[in-house]
Amino acid sequence: MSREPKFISIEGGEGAGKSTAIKTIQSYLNHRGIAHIVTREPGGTPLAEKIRSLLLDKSDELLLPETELLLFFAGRYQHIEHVIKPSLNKGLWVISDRFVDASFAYQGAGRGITESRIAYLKEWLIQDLSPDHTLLLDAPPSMGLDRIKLRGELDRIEVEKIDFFNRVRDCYLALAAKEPARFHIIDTNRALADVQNNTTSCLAAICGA
Ligand code: Z5A
Repeated sequence: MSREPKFISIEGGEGAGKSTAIKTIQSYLNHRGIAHIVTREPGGTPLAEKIRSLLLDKSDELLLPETELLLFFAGRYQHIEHVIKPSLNKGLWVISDRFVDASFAYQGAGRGITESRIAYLKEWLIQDLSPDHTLLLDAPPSMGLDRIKLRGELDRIEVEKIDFFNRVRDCYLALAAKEPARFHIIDTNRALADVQNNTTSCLAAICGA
């Protein structure tokens, strides 16, 4: 089994099942005795969690797409330097609920900011740090939104229209097609037990077990 610390990001649309998959991943890694941390974006450090609130809480002042993008990257830089890199350097696997692909999907395809502007920030702030693997939890946006509506009030981004989430999904699938070795698509429009089995098989392949 490979024990090189790995950086794994979990991506997907609203209610696609990221939190659910992360529980399965944690239980698999614990079972294998693989030391790891679970973290998230936006968030992951105390300051980045404050930025998360700015991003997700509804406010009377319109948050402009450019401001939104810069806030995501501001939190991400804190997260990378204070959590992701130090953890990998200590030999811990890092499981992150979202990373930079989300900026291309949401602020790029969703909000319409050009790919080159996001790529510029990526090049400046992230350089060659890339997830070794990305699990893309994929489901039709209408289904994910129905699932999260059962949970309660929607946040500032969740209230977007369905077209927005369709563009986000298409972008994720396009990113996955460009980097098939990094992306592992998990269809979450299935019974929970099937999704859990597929997630575990994917992890087993990543671990080389
Ligand atoms: N965002 C961005 O715009 N740009 C960026 O760069 C980054 C993020 C990093 C916060 O993300 C927001 O930030 C997000 C993208 C944006 N937009 N919004 N809105 P987040 O990750 O914190 O929140 P989220 O995307 O909205 O995730 P979520 O709502 O927590 O959903 P989830 O984790 O993918 O799903 P879940 O909690 O695992 O499952 C949802 C429900 O469905 C739950 O009740 C489960 O029990 C149920 N479920 C899950 N799987 C199944 C199956 N297979 N069958 C039946 N029911 C299921």
